Amino acid sequence: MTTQQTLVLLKPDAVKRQLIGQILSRFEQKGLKIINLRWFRFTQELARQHYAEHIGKPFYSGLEEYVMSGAAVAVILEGPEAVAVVRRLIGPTNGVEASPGTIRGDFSLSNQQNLVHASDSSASAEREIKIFFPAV
Ligand code: FUP
Repeated sequence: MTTQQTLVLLKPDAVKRQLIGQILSRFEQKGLKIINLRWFRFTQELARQHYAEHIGKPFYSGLEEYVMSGAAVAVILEGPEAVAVVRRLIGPTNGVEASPGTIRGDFSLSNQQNLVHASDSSASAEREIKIFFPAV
């Protein structure tokens, strides 16, 4: 078991729906540690940096508009195999398909407004942590 850090974003729908506490509780209950946490707001530049791989896809402009629509929270979580553990806790992208018991499965019915982002590999985690926590 390798101890890893991963980046989680609580996106504007999570903040607007007052689900920050419930979502963070899931990670804490699992035993993951919150290493760092901060409010932020996506600018167009930040969205393009974070979602670089999606620029040009049909859903990109809607995604950008959604993530820029309000305040968000960036979190670094740490624990054994944290990248994969967190991806399993959040569930697949589309809330309609996500299983009950996952965050998206319990709280989202959308393929876009799916509450959370989590790094999909340790390389992504390293890249994304640097974007949202440049001083760490
Ligand atoms: P995930 O890793 O599960 O967050 O999903 P992706 O990296 O594939 O997609 C990033 C974000 O793009 C999703 F959280 C929501 C948005 N998206 C859409 O709006 N429509 C799509 O068809 C796919 C993704």
